[in-house]
Amino acid sequence: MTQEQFERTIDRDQRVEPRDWMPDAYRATMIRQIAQHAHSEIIGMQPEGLWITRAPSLRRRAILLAKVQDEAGHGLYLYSAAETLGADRAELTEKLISGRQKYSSIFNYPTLTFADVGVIGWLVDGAAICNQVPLCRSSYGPYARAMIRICKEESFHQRQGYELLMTLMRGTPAQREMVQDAVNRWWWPSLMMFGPPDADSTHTERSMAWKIKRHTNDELRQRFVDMTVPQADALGVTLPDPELRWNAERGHHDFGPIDWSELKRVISGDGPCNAERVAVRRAAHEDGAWVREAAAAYAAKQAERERRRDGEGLAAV
Ligand code: BYC
Repeated sequence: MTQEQFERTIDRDQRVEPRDWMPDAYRATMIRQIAQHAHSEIIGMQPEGLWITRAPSLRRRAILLAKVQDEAGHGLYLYSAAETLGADRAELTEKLISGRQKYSSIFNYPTLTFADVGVIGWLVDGAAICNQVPLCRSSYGPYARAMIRICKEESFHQRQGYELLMTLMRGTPAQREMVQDAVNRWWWPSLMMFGPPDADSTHTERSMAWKIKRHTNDELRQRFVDMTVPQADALGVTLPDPELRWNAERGHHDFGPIDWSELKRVISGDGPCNAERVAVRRAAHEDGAWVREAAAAYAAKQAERERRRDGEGLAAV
């Protein structure tokens, strides 16, 4: 495949596959986005994972356990997709735990009560769905295909969060307050998940031209707000934005200004839980060294056995 064929593939809305020729910058952009996405799924296990042992019932614990395991699975598909581009998985992990590669800002906030588990499902997974459904049509084949399964699972995650919140809202005044408090803390960080405003987004223009991204950060953020407002009404919670209102002329909800300095701070490593999240991931990686060594020793032994078997086979011919 040549540059011309690559461009034709993009123009015709076909998929670029691992063995196809692609511009170096396309490959680098894909590795960057997929690796950040994979890291987000893996780091994203922590805020909710902390509640597995403290879930209020066996049913809630089983659901949460399954959800957190799904996130691990998403991370694995995504690391595999990055490997199809020539990235080395061990190197990506090294970059994450040394702070050289990013993961989503949203996972640097603490989960203070069990209502946070519901709100993460509703808002964070809701935002993830808004962002990721269009990525099912992303131009890089392995990424687009991984995203189809991920979105199906995210959709279950979002519903379990909403169902948890509906249950709490039917409970005591203290439970309703707990939900409102969690919504107050997660609303603005959820809007920041979509990335900087279009005017400050370094990669959007090129990623749109290559059909990696199908919508800009601001378009998806608006779509999320429009989708979430009626859900908040149905739930009976107030979104913490006095400027949030329907604008009939635009056919969208207007919303108040986002504190972009907070996003910058969190992305640059200075959010409430950045240090803790990376330290936990680094410790898990170090604790798992013996598993990797054992797996490598086993693979070497198998390869040696096969080599010998092939040698014996050749000798018999
Ligand atoms: N947090 O030019 P821009 C999940 C960075 S997993 C941190 O707009 P782009 C879930 C950006 O990387 C959720 N960094 O970038 C898991 C860039 O920096 P670099 C993760 C951010 O790539 C478990 C710079 O800011 N989802 O849902 O065109 C449990 C300029 O930005 C953020 C994905 O990863 C941020 N929020 O657009 C529950 C989806 N925003 O790389 C749920 C795939 C921006 O130049 N990714 N940055 O150093 C994407 O769709 C895009 O990468 C983004 C950013 C929309 C996030």
